Amino acid sequence: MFATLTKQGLCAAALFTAFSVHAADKLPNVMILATGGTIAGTGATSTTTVGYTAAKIGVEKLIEAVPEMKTVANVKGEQVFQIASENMTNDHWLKLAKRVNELLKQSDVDGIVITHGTDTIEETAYFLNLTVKSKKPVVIVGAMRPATAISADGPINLYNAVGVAGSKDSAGRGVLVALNDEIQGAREVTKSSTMLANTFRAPELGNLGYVVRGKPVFYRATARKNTTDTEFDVSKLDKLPEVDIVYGYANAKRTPIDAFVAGGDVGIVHAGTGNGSLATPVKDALKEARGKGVVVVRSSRTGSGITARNGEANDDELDFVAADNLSPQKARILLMLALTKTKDTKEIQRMFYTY
Ligand code: DAS
Repeated sequence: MFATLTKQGLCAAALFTAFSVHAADKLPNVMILATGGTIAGTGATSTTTVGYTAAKIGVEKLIEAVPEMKTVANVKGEQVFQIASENMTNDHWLKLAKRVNELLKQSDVDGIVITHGTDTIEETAYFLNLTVKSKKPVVIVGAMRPATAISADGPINLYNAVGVAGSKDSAGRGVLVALNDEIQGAREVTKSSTMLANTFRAPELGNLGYVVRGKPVFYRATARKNTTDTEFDVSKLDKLPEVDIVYGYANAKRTPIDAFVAGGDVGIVHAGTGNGSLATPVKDALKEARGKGVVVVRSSRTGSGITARNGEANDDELDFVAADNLSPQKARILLMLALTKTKDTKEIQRMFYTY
């Protein structure tokens, strides 16, 4: 009797192993590239949700904390950086984009998840949206509570992001940002709250879909060209053009613009009040900057809507570029990449209407 049971048990075990190996064969292969942030953060106590330290926990520990991931994908981890994302730089972006493109060329990589600090997720996402040269899913994920906190959101966000990155339905949609059960597009997503778990929004335009039971459900698609459909290639670049942002407000001075020009900037984005309005001293300074060859982009500090060409300023006469509906921080990214191709403002305006 026992022998029979044992034989049956052994057969069952062998079957299960075969099944699980077979099941693993059927699961997508997802690479997790870790860069730091709150998702890897630790606090002094389980109730420390502010005043914790970001970028402390390594990628292997992040994966170990979510064994359920293995039911939706075969995952491997790689620690690319370990930083709080306010410290993200152009050099980090170039290194990350090159590593993502290298991995996505591999036939045994079906998708990539990037764990990242929430402060600049939207910028890294948009930079990769313009420079990744694959239709395979790239999903960026973060957390608003450190890993040590009660109800930390990192583990479920990571589980969901792996599910989205492993899904064929996520392919060809540009770079995605997945937190708090929502899927946002890289172009429109922005961090809208300093502290709430639902901080990532796409003002006026909304999310692309949701994550349910670890699977993506899409309702919209981005209307703008991205990834393999862009003209930008960073594979041979070691440096990006210097472009900075100047903030508009009542009583704004020309000082920062003059400082950026003196510092060698080749592009300046102005985050204007309203529809990208320019206070007179600021307009004078930007006009002089343009005269020295600096490319100027007018955007808006409002957070949504279109900064219309020839609206609050005569862009034709000033030879400025209008940012369309890109936020200042994203207009900076597109202007940097545009300047790797051309200094022709008509060409650059075309790019702002395309990406
Ligand atoms: N400092 C923030 C960052 O690394 C923490 C976070 O991830 O929210 O972006």
